Amino acid sequence: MDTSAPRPLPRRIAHLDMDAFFASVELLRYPQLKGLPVVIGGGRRRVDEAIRDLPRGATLADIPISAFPLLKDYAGRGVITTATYPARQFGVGSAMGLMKAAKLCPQAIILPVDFDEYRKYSRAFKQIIADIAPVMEDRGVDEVYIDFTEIPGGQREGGRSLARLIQRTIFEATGLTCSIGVAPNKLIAKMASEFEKPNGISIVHESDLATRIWPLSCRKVNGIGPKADEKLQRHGIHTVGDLAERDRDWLMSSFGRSTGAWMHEVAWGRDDRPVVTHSEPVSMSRETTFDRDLHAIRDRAELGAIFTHLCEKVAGDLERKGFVGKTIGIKLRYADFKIATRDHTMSAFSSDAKTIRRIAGQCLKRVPLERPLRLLGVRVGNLARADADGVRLMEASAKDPAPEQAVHALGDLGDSRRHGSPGSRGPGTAPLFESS
Ligand code: DCP
Ligand code: MG
Repeated sequence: MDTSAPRPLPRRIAHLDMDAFFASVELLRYPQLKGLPVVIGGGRRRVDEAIRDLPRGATLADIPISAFPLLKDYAGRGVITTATYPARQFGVGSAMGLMKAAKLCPQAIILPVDFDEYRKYSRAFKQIIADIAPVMEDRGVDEVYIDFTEIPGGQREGGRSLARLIQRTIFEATGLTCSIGVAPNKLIAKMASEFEKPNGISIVHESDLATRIWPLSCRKVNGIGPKADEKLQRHGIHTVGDLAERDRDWLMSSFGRSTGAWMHEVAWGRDDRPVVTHSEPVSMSRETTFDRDLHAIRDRAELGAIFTHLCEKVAGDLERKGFVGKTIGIKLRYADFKIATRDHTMSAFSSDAKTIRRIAGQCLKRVPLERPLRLLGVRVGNLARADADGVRLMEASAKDPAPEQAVHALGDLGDSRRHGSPGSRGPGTAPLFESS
């Protein structure tokens, strides 16, 4: 009888990157510019003003191409964020100064940036992916890693059929195209997503290392920047294959122990970093609408019991999901439907029901309690993961950090998981409502 554990599936990791992202989002509202060289950057929006000269009922798509400003007429500084593929044929691209770009491609149309719009589409395409393949790591505004390994169908054709599904679903929902690389790990997937850009898919297997990865220049490796590349070049190392030929010890002595060792791993296509999902909650809360309106004094005992119960529920949610929080808040809805909220940020993290109850009780003292209440809620925000080795930072997305997630400091942690910090114990900590 075969008692051995089932053999694990081979890792299939996808890297998805949107094509000419900012420019492609702009082309959704100005489809008349499709196929033309367009760059995004520079000053404020002025193109839409052209719509005023059009008949009533005209849309942005009706603005004639001749009404768009051209790069050659652009006077001012600033850089290009991105360019459409037709503009790239002229050598124009991200981070290039507008003046230089104007020399290379004077006839390109220039559009100003609209970050709100790009963020909106960024959220939309990531939601589509997460619905299909939930093990997704957010890497900024236009790229993600996705772990295909355990997703049904994720192994088929090395990941191609799932990649195709994701690509098609994003296009149907948003009109945007993307490129996907699927490989044994993040390192190779990231390189592979560029192979067939735009609107392409490439599938790379371990056995493709020598033919598809080694010929690439070292700069294509995510983590080898211009400075490291320059130094590699000085040693005659131009391609990933050149790097693979060098001795690991030599790399370590030339580039430092950890960088050298890392370069060696990279050159041999090895990378076991996991895909880290960021579906981390920002807060957890519980609230309840009363069967009948309650009054803070007349119904003190009943309210107190409900309040304590809510705190215990939130504490239970935190425990179960492995979180601790620093900001405790309350929410009240009065009989007239007006809402009042208060919160307090402690100097330490906690998931302890009594601590939450105590701080929430203090918050409650800061709201008017004369009017009858119809709802009471308790919220714990500023969350961090409570790991076995203590509390660690909740990683925020590198390019697009959520403000609430970005503020935790490891220095704050201490013993606070079991006890509220001294700083959170102000005067008047007696609970407003008696604990039940
Ligand atoms: N971006 C920027 N400044 C840069 C590079 C990029 O503002 N120096 C912005 C504009 C891009 C977006 O980030 O649209 C995504 O960056 P990419 O490097 O993925 O570039 P694109 O998506 O524009 O093009 P590609 O099709 O090559 O991915
Ligand atoms: Mg992109």
